[in-house]
Amino acid sequence: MTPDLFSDTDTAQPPRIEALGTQAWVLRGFALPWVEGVLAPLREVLKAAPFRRMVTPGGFTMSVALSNCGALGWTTDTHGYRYSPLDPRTGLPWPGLPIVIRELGIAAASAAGFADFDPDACLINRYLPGAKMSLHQDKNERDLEAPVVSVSLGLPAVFQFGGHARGDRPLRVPLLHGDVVVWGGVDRLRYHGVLPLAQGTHAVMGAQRINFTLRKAG
Ligand code: MD6
Ligand code: FE
Repeated sequence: MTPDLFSDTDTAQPPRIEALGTQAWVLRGFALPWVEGVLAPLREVLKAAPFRRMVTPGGFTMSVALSNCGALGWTTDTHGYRYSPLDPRTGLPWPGLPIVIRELGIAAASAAGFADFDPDACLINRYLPGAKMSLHQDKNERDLEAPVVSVSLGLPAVFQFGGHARGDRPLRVPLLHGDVVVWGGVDRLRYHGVLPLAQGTHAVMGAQRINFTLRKAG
């Protein structure tokens, strides 16, 4: 399943790694060699568990639509945020985590210095133009030092990466198709979000941004 990184010697790029923090990294273009292999299984997952917009505990419908694969899926409703083994829409287990997506996650975590990443949850987010993700911390996982691997596909977005307090001024990080953000350890609880997606059409993904995040949730 390891992609053929060096088949196209005219266009192969050296790794571009940017630090966002002590244990937070952007791996530019890391997912590009995996995209072809990832899209078909992703489509299968979304056939079984289509994107849907969920309601936050505060009663707002999220602008981002989501789905999940893996043993655990992140959900929200008026009762709160949590991980569940079942899709609330069907009462059935979430689709399994495709092997190629798992392998991409493990490879990215390893490239960012996190050995032995063992993801059991993959949250898939779909942004249409105008959709955004307000500043938040990810803290529904059991181990709050294990890394999160976040893969961006499709339209570009501006990712906000802040500090440990909501009021800390966030960095603005452009994320493009194929970029992967990995963070954990001391940076795991930093506030982050996504600014409203600009209009556009991506050659491979169309008029949307898909982001999937792999985690060890349970
Ligand atoms: C997004 N990402 O990029 C939203 N959370 O669409 C997240 O909320 C996120 O990218 C934790 C770790 C990585 C992330
Ligand atoms: Fe998050």
